[in-house]
Amino acid sequence: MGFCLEAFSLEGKTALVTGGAYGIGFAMAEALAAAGARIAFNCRGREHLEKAIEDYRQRGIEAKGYLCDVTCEAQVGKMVQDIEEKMGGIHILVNNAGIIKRIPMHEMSLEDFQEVIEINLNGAFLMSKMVLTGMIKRKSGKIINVCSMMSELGRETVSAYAAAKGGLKMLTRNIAAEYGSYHIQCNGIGPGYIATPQTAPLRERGAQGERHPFDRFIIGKTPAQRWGTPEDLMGATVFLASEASDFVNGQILYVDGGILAYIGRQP
Ligand code: NAP
Ligand code: GCO
Repeated sequence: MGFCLEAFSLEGKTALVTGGAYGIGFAMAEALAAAGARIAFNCRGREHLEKAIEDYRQRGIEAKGYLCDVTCEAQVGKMVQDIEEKMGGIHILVNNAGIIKRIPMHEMSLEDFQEVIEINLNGAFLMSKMVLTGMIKRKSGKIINVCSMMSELGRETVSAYAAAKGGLKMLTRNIAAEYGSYHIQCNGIGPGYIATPQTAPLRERGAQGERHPFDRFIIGKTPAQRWGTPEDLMGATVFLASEASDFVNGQILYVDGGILAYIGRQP
């Protein structure tokens, strides 16, 4: 039968990228559009939404934007129903929406812990649950969960985030296990340290322009000796959204410049 690049085509598919207003989600959506997919995305901020629609348009992408908080079952249900009705169904779901709170665990409030779990883990559950109904009917679908280095590693001040992303890794595997027989694949992408608004505090320069200590630390921990960019995630996104990965299920594809393979450069 042989292999052809058509296996990576997303022509005729609709992709929903949660949190696709900027950062990693925006780049993932751009890649999916470049492969031929129609794009829908959501976020909570009206300003973020309106700017993103314009940013997509400037790249030749007519993305459909929704004000929808992934933790709100009613908003998620309404958005999913609208896309199913107006965009021919949701063939690809990217659970990208997420937040982080960097607080020492013994000082973290239960509310702060719960908010991170709610958005990063419960949000992915709600979105996947609602989208799976259409995928089961069509006996086809792709779910991509945006995991993290913290799906595998811990570090100071990110206990809630690590618990959420560790849970998201296992949710990915369980969706793969439970729905693989419907020809639905669920995989994760585990970005390394990526330069986005979420990590901006970790890269802030000092008064003399000197690098943030964490910035220097990450460069020393990364064989590629640089932070990743959202664009570094584009290829993996199209691969896991396309027929090229139809026999890949329950895997977390780490796009981390080699961090997880490396003890770190001797100081
Ligand atoms: P970001 O720049 O903070 O963007 C997060 C996006 O999610 C924004 O569009 C935000 O828009 C949206 N969002 C947040 N909470 C939401 C909610 N409850 N409902 C709907 N949308 C919501 O983050 P990022 O760096 O691009 O990260 C994106 C994903 O990658 C996250 O899951 C993050 O954990 C993960 N990740 C990031 C890195 C990294 O180094 N940057 C590495 C590994 C994994 P609104 O605020 O308007 O809702
Ligand atoms: C942090 C960072 C990380 C990244 C990412 C790494 O404070 O350690 O924000 O959590 O966001 O998840 O893969």
